[in-house]
Amino acid sequence: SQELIELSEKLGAHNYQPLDVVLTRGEGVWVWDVEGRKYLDCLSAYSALNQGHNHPRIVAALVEQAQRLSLTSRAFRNDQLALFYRDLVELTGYDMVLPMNTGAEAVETALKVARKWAYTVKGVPLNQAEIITAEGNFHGRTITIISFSTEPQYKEEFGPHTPGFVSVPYGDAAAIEAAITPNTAAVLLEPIQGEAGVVVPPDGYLKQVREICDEHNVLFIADEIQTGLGRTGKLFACEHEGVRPDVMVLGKALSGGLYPVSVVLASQDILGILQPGDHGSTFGGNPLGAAVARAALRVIQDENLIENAAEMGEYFREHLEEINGPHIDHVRGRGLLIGVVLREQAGGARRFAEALQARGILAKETHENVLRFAPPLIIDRETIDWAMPIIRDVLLMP
Ligand code: IF1
Repeated sequence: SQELIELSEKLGAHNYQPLDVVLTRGEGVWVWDVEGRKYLDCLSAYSALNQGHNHPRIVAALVEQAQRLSLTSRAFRNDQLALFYRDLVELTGYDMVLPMNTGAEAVETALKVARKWAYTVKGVPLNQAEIITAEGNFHGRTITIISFSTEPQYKEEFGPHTPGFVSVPYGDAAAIEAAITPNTAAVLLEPIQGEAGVVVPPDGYLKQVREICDEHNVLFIADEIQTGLGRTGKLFACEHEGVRPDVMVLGKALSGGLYPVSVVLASQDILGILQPGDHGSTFGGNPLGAAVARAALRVIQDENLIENAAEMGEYFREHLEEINGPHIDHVRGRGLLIGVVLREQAGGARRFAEALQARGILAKETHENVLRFAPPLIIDRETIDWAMPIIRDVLLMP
């Protein structure tokens, strides 16, 4: 590990400060480092591994397709993409799909579609479209997306910034209504803010946003890249309030962590406005990613990962809430997206993540004082029972 850490520190840009654990193998909820130590993965690559590490069915789909056809570009058609579209439409009920690769690319795509919809359908004057976003948001790292970040480090030294975005407090539907003008194209929200520290909005918030968007002819774009595909105990987090966004963005677990696959989902009225040449991507919609994503979606359904996430999330959270130590302010989240909010005097969440690592559990601090627990959705009671005494010990340490 030390050798590889030193090499990485020397040659790699320091845009991360990872825990000093060097992983070499994963299986299900477990990962092993190069010295053979075993860890419970409670981050799931930020929810890209809902199906667990290297799920055999998804690996098999990857290998099989890779030996046949990996990439055609969209200049030609391939035999996987239409089937991927059909699986997604049947699963989600949206009319149309636009396939991309990373989450940020899909968010950018949704923003472009919302702007073109504003100009060609809503009648907003060209280059005047506004999109409302929430403080504390995280939607990716491109210049346009960080232009509406409220995290100084993500934004400040990367200007000049893309105009046309209006920031409002998260969880306050009235603030959204107040920010709407005749030029408002869309509202972009995470149904639960992940990076902000697993921030669950007040009950009814998403429903109010839905109603406000309907009333003002504004598109509701939900970024379910981290919260979607079972993570919160529903297929989509918006379902906790029975809300259906006009545009939904997916990524991460859409491929089970085996390949970057993201999509924008919407109705024909919205995605149908794009004409050939409007948008594209070299790898977007490639047959390898499509085959992998189809298998990843099958696993979520065939292994009842949504129900398991709801059940295990409840079980995990109950046990976490029983730990009442001086450092814990409260526990929050939905399903298996859980944040343990530490008090100021706890000295920050990083040292607890490091202590957990020493005891065989990999969790990540998000922002200063939240410890995030988001294991793969395949986790079982027995594993949670194994982890709980360790987590309790660590959270009760001085
Ligand atoms: C990093 C955060 C999590 C996301 C949501 C879009 C994207 C992400 C809701 C962009 C990506 C990742 C990115 C990674 C760390 C991680 C992260 F802490 F940065 F914010 F998960 F909370 N929408 N989140 O969570 O997707 O382009 O990365 O595929 O940038 O450090 P991507």
